[in-house]
Amino acid sequence: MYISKSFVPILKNNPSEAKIKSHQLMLRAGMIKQSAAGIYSWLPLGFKVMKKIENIVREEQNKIGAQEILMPTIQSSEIWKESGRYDDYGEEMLRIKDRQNREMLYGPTNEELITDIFRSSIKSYKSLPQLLYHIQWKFRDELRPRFGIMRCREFYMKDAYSFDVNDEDALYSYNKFFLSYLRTFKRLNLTAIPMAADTGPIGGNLSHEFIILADTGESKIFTDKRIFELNDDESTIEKKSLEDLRKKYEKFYAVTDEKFNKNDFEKEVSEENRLITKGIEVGHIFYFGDKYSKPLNASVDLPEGKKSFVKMGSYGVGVSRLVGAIIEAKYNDKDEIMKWPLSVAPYELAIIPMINKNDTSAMEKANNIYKKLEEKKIEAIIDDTDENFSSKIKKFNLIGVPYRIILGKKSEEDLIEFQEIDKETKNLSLDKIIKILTEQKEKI
Ligand code: 5CA
Repeated sequence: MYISKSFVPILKNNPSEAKIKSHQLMLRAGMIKQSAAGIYSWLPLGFKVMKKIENIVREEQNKIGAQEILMPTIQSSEIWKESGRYDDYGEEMLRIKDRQNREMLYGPTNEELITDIFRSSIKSYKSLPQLLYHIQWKFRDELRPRFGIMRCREFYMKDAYSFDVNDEDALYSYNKFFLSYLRTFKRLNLTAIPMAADTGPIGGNLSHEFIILADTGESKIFTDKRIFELNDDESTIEKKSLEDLRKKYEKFYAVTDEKFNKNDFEKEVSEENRLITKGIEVGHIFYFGDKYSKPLNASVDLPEGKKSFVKMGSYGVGVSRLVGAIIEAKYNDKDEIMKWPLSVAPYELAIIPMINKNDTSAMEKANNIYKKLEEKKIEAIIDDTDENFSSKIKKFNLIGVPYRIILGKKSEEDLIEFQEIDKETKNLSLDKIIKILTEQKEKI
């Protein structure tokens, strides 16, 4: 891909409406364009990043045995009336009437719809557990949409739902998602900490928000610092291993402000380990038993012939919010450099030839390198514009392509100037560059 042919409408200045880094950068780098308050179009760069995030989320859902489906964005009000949430959800729900004057709505979440799908075909405990998920647009008529795609009205979410025969099995399902989330965020190069949280309009009495630290985050958190040293490296999807993983995390105090209790915090966390800070909620998991299955009458036959309402949980990841969250976490303010994790970078490498009208050799070299990288499945973009060198570098610092090759006079025959965006340049052979990138990609 040549940058001159790509649709990347870069802005010179920070738009005044953008108050936080991710919003500024996404507008400036031409990743999104606002179409109405809290509603955005995704342009090629932003869309590429979001799709890569979506794929990682999908792979990690599949690994725990969740099955992908796709439910519509528009739902009928009937099922929401059955659950009792049609009135409870309030003004955040966008209500629509069709030409027959039927009450419809744009889904803010899918507990009712998935329960309706489940009850229409699953009748026996033998078919459980069922873990189903979809990745779909949601609409919530937020009172104050802000910070670009971080708190917007139309957003892209992965939402999963689990169905089990009893509490014990349901908690096993819950723990599978707990592990899956730790793995997902790690692949996005983020440290997301599970924190005990309120359940809000989804309901239930067990819930964790997955939060990454950021000064611009909207969640206030209170935690024991040592929780950041934990990981899931030793964990497997076996029941006992997952229980141990939950216990390991829950040993440390980590809550959002709705769950905060000053006495407990001070009793459980020694002064030097206390951390009170802000973060971004990138995922949220809930266990709510039969809150929906009971009113919607979703039950299964048990071995002894009785019926039982299924026990459910739901599990959300803010796929579009993650694009902004990664920027908040990775942007280097001091050097004004954005560096996308390789796993989600819009392009993996930029080829920057120093264009000279009388000498097209750098451009030819760029094309050859591009072809070789393409063969090795490395996604590159060539800057074929006639901008000066420092503008080109500034542009890529903004776009955040993590690696670059600079083809100038200095390039010797076989050695190429190669740079990881925030490190020193090195002269390396193309084979060596390919090796470095391929090895990095294998780790994702
Ligand atoms: N049904 C449950 C779980 S599937 C649910 O809807 N959970 S939620 O309300 O917590 O949303 C899941 C995730 O979506 C959140 O963790 C957050 O990352 C993202 N999200 C929620 N509201 C917004 C919003 N207004 N803008 C962008 N992302 C949002």
